[in-house]
Amino acid sequence: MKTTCAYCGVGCGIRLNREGEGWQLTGDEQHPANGGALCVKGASLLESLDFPDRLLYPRWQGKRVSWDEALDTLAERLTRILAESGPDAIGIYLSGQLTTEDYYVANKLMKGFIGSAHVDTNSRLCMSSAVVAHQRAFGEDLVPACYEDLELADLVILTGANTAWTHPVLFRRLQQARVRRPELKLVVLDPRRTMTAEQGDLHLPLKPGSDVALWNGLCRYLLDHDGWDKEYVARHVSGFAELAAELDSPEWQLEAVARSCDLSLGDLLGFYRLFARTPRTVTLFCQGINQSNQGVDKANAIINAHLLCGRIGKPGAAPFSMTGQPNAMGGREVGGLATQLAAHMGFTEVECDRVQRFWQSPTIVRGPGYKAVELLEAVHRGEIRALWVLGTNPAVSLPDGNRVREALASCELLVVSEVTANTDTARLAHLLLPAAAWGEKGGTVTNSERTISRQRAFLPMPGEARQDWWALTQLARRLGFGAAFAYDHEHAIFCEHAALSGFENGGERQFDISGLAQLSRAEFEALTPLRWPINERWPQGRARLFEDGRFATADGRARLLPLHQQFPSSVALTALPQGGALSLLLNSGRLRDQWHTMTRTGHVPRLQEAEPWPRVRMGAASLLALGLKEGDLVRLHNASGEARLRVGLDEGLREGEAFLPMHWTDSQCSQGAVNRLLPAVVDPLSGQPMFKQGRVWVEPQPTRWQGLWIGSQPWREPMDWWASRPLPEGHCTLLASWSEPQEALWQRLAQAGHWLRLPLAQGWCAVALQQGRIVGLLVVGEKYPDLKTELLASLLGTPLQGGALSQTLSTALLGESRLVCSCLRVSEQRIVDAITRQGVSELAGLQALLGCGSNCGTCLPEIDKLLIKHVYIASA
Ligand SMILES: Nc1nc2c(c(=O)[nH]1)N[C@H]1C(S)=C(S)[C@@H](COP(=O)(O)OP(=O)(O)OC[C@H]3O[C@@H](n4cnc5c(=O)[nH]c(N)nc54)[C@H](O)[C@@H]3O)O[C@H]1N2
Ligand SMILES: Nc1nc2c(c(=O)[nH]1)N[C@H]1C(S)=C(S)[C@@H](COP(=O)(O)OP(=O)(O)OC[C@H]3O[C@@H](n4cnc5c(=O)[nH]c(N)nc54)[C@H](O)[C@@H]3O)O[C@H]1N2
Ligand code: SF4
Ligand SMILES: [Mo]
Repeated sequence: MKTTCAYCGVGCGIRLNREGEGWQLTGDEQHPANGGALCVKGASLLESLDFPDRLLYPRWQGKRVSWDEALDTLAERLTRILAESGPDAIGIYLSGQLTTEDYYVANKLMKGFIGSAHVDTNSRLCMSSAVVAHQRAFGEDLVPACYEDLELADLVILTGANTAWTHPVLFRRLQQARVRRPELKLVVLDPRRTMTAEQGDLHLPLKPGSDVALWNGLCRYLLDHDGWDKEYVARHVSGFAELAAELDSPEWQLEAVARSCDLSLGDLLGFYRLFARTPRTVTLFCQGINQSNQGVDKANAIINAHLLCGRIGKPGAAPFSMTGQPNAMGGREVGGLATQLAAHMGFTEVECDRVQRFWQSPTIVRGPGYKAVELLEAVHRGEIRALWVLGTNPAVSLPDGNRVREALASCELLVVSEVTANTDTARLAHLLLPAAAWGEKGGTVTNSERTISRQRAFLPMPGEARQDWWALTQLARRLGFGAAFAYDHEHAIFCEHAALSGFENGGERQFDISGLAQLSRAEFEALTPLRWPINERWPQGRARLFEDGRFATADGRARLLPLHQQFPSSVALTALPQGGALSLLLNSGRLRDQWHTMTRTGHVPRLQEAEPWPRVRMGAASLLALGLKEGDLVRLHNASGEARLRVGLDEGLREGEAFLPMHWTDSQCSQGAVNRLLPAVVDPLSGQPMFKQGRVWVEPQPTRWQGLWIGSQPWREPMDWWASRPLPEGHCTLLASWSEPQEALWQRLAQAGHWLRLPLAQGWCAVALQQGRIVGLLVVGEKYPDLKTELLASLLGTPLQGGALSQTLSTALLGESRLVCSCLRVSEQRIVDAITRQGVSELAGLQALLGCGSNCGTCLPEIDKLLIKHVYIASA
């Protein structure tokens, strides 16, 4: 059985084989995206399916109800709101993690039947800047290239992308191509020296937000040094005169650009020269470009440079926007964004009429609806009275988190379709609907390179969980639209979607998969991955677009755009330290082993080990200025909100900057959600939030004590600060208090249950007992104890024996080692031991002995660093 990974936009193929009662999961060697490779997240998908708090039944106001009751109530409430306030009082918020079929049904129901344009998706936070840039430059939202182009290129530029962590299998493909062809150079443009940047031939740590300047400077350089393709521009591109006029400004001369980007002249010139002389160039971009105050302009600035050199539509040459989620692209196809109608059509009269005729719908929306941030604002105002959220966790992932939480909490009718009941958004819902998860539902998804792949169910739907399209269809029937929503299987939905893409499409819309509209059910079940377009002209799909130099604009020419550099005010602002606080620029993004709001990965112990606790990273000078050591608690705050986390050193950060992962929520940490600190600044054209350039005050958070709980049950007593994670044997929680003295804590515990207190060299340990067995250990001191967690956890459930307990405690207090290779679970200590004690001095030896770095390879640079430190530096 074959399916597609549930996580990132690489869209890796997965093979499942029955093994006794269970399943064995491997990469699908025949899938064009991954050729059999998987990263640690994909490889641990089966483990992830054991969701804690799995939502199994519909719940209305917290009580279990039947689907019939749930849907009747929903239909009745919506009917009343429709009668009182009209369709614009209803909104729906979708996700790039739904299948294309879920997405299609939601879009059709809202835009053609309920008649509300307020359909948006979390892709607004993710891809919308790239979408608008594509529309501006190419006339349609089209990704020109395919993954193979990265391997065929002689220069790959990764900008605003930590691809080694976020699209690991694609990065691995690139690295393997570099081994085969050392002439393939990698340049990374990122303010942070990320794991991706570490592996580049050149890293330009540009000033945050300065991308337009950098690419305009490049275009200026190309014009001055005869580095552009005059013939291509003359035949296939418009807007040259306007661009050239803009580039005449002295702002775009090399020295001025180096100053704007805060880069050395030599580095910048080196990059420009390399670009100028390398026809086969691919520029891959992601959220450092899109999530910005001028994300659309940044993407167009990149596209400008490619158009100027005719580096598009050719093997190994293209600008390439990477999609984040497994089906971000599918959502763009169906019209999941409030700014599109359906199947790559907009809101002209002809298009609206065409879609309405195809759907045979009673109504059709005539213009765009609210974009995500606006949508939640409208909820806050009470203008949108009912909101249905499917497959996303906006309380955590939207900017201005406190305000979003307020909006959701005040919404008259909040419906949430979820896999787990315990997300920050789900906890606020009136109606919770149980969704089938990956592995239980089927359908199609489209990856970054336009490949449509099947997701297939191989597990039964547990409890009363159902596919999202099914829930939407059942509501549609209750609202009186049964005939248009008579689907019995995703196959019927897919074929209708495919037919719409080809409906009255005389070639003006490149998104055309009408070649799949007549698939039989059996053919749909057997569908193999194909890149769109798929139609009469391209029955087997198409690897590259624009090969003939024709674009989707009215005159067939791609557009160059004159662009201006606009720094966000947060970057321009330099505030002096105030009291003990420092003003830092706040960047946010992803960790290697976690997925978004951690609902899918937070409960898998092996995905926790590389970064077990919420940490904000800063440079060494900031730590010194604040008088902090790694692991101390800090408070971050600004006008939007506050957060308290441990602090970590990141030598890859530019001074004055901090990085906080987007993953932490109220489910893992009392005060760790980054979006409470990021205001809702959006790109004016795409509405995509600027998640990468916030500004915060940072100061030490003094504590009276800090502690670590390891228990069979989660920690439940109220506490000033906590952060929690699962262990294979139970739970592990960091605790801290600034208000309660240690002795008061002990008194509180001793009153509440059966505890034994043991003195330690630094602090004390409280042992929780139940019927003579250890059910928990709380180690308390002035600072967090560095403990071997696994060892202490091994005591859980054992009978109390004084000698064994104190011996285990003293060994555990010798400290824990960080996990370097998540796939094979190899810690730093084991690698260092192998090098220093067993004399292993090269990677191959470590791979043979420990296995580390032999699966997905993401940890290879870290292993290299350990080798350098312990073999070369130590022996020098
Ligand atoms: N492990 C993991 N992988 C994932 C995901 C996940 O949650 N976890 N999510 C998936 C999704 S939905 C997405 S959208 C992708 C995101 O994938 P990426 O975009 O690769 O990841 P991010 O960590 O969000 O940020 C990318 C980089 O942008 C840089 N940056 C910040 N400001 C600027 C700037 O002004 N200019 C430039 N040039 N760069 C800047 C940041 O320093 C950061 O290193 O990842 C996908 N893959
Ligand atoms: N500060 C900051 N914020 C960011 C970003 C950033 O870089 N920095 N990145 C932004 C980006 S690019 C993205 S994509 C978003 C992601 O943000 P979200 O979409 O909010 O994050 P997820 O955790 O993926 O939420 C998906 C939810 O859907 C549920 N789910 C999974 N499968 C299904 C299904 O089949 N049906 C239903 N109904 N539910 C399902 C999961 O349990 C989970 O709760 O975050 C954005 N927010
Ligand atoms: S690279 Fe992305 S699609 Fe591939 S296995 Fe990893 S998470 Fe899944
Ligand atoms: Mo994303």
